[in-house]
Amino acid sequence: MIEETTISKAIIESYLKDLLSSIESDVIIAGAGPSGLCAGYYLAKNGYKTILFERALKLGGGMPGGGIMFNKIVVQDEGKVILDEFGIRYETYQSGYYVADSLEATACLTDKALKAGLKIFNLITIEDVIVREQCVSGVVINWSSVEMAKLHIDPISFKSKMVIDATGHPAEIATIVERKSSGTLLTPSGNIEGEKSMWADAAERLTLENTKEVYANLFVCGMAANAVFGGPRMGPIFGGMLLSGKKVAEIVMEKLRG
Ligand code: 48H
Repeated sequence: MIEETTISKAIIESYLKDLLSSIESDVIIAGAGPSGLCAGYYLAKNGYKTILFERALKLGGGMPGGGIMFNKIVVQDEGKVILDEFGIRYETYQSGYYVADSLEATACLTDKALKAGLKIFNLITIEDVIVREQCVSGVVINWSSVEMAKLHIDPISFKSKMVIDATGHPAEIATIVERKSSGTLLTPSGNIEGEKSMWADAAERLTLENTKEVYANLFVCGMAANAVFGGPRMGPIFGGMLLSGKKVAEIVMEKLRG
């Protein structure tokens, strides 16, 4: 006979065990879009304890929506290596342009990242950071439902050695740091430069250049990198997002190794 309260206890105990063991980690990632999932995969695969908080119910950020809800994404030559790594199938549209199913891409990224050991908590919003001696050293979280209902309920905190802002266009974590300590970001102006208009070719290159540390122990990747360092947008081409996730993992690991 199936007992309802046993189902409840299994869920509560298992979730709380995961949450408690995530209180301190090597890296916290904000956002489960393509760049955040990719970063989480490479960090976890290399043995770093990595936790990802995602505001939404679903994973993948802007990826499953493809271009204007046509659930396809385009990847260029440089990005193909990541599609292969994750087992994402693609067709050649014409030389240099490869088309993949955006749902398969999201599912493969998620599957591989989870199985590599990335711990993902969805429905949780990062609303602040912990800063000690001008270094980011963790995040402050709350249920996304609390944020949506605009309830006044205090958050809780998680510590990590490094934090990655993979929140896409709004660059939410860097924006929080800018708001609370204006002029101190590692950008030319000391503040967020702001995303520029569509220019796919330049944007794909600049996304990688802009993937870096933006404040001590806070790194940006994906669209957040372009928003913070003033790069353009690129539309539904995703090679830059995936390569940026890989690059941020590499530079974070380099810093963790000292
Ligand atoms: C927890 C949060 C918070 C928060 C946001 O937008 P994303 O898909 O991000 P990227 O950079 O990996 O990919 C960008 C790509 O999807 C895109 O938009 C492109 C290529 N646009 C080109 C163009 O021209 O428009 O994912 C970010 C994720 C989302 O799932 C958010 O829900 C989540 O981050 N998020 N999670 N705490 N404070 N803020």
